Amino acid sequence: METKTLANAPGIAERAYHIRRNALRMGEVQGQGYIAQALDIADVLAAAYFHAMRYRPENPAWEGRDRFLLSNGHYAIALYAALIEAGIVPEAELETYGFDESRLPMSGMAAYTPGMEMSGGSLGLGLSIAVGRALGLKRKGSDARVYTLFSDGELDEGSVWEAIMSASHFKLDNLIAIVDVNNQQADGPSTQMLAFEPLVDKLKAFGWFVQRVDGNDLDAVVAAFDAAKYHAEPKPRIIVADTLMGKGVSFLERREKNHFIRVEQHEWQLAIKALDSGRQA
Ligand SMILES: Cc1ncc(C[n+]2csc(CCOP(=O)(O)OP(=O)(O)O)c2C)c(N)n1
Ligand SMILES: [Mg+2]
Repeated sequence: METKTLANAPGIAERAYHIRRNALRMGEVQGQGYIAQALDIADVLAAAYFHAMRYRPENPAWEGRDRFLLSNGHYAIALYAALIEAGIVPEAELETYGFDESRLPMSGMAAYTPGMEMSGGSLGLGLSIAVGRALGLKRKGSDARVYTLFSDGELDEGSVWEAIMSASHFKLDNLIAIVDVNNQQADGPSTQMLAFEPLVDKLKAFGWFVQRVDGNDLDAVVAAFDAAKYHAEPKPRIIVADTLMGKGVSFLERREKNHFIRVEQHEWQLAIKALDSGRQA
């Protein structure tokens, strides 16, 4: 039984808007953070949580749930924004973001937050954990899927390529990875740090079912999740999502060095206004 699959539900764009808005509100609590990433990945998270995935908001540990593993722990602000929108984390907790004792620490921690499946912070590990979880679920006879998000900077890590190899060795057709290609990492544009193109060809050569989409085109992302779920070959699946940092807030889209941004106090309301002005009906 598909418990929370809102296939073809109207309003996924509205969900993405709320995810961006929640992230901006959390950003305002700290005055800074990984805001541009939260804005770039909101469409992917909306499609994952409000179209593709199966889960029970009132019971985040339900055994039959699809798992979402956030490898890039610094994107926690984005995932919290989605978990709040999904009703897994109460909206009021948004005000506690990043404070001591909060269930919403700056980097994702499995023991702290309902719906957070792994702890992050050290990059390059999520895909390996996802491979283990997907293999374990298969061996238990579960039909649950494992989704995992990682970032283009993580492609620099050797462990990611080991996991890419193991996933196809074990024919993990219950694994759906998403890589956020925002062409940015801490030290500059990702492609200038360590060249990873042609990424699609490489992933195909490693035995994956690969799709590359505009990660801010919601229809394309939804279609890619469907194709990934229902693809017939016994291969792991990956969506290469090209995204725009700061998406939806024009003055943040134009900001350079946007890996960790400071937004001045008066700019938060401007950011929400900018988001509202581009809101899709
Ligand atoms: C193993 C490891 N190395 C380095 C870091 C420090 N670090 C934190 S975020 C980051 C950038 C990673 O690239 P990406 O996630 O693509 O950056 P973004 O798109 O968020 O700008 C780095 C190097 C880390 N957290 N873990
Ligand atoms: Mg990046």
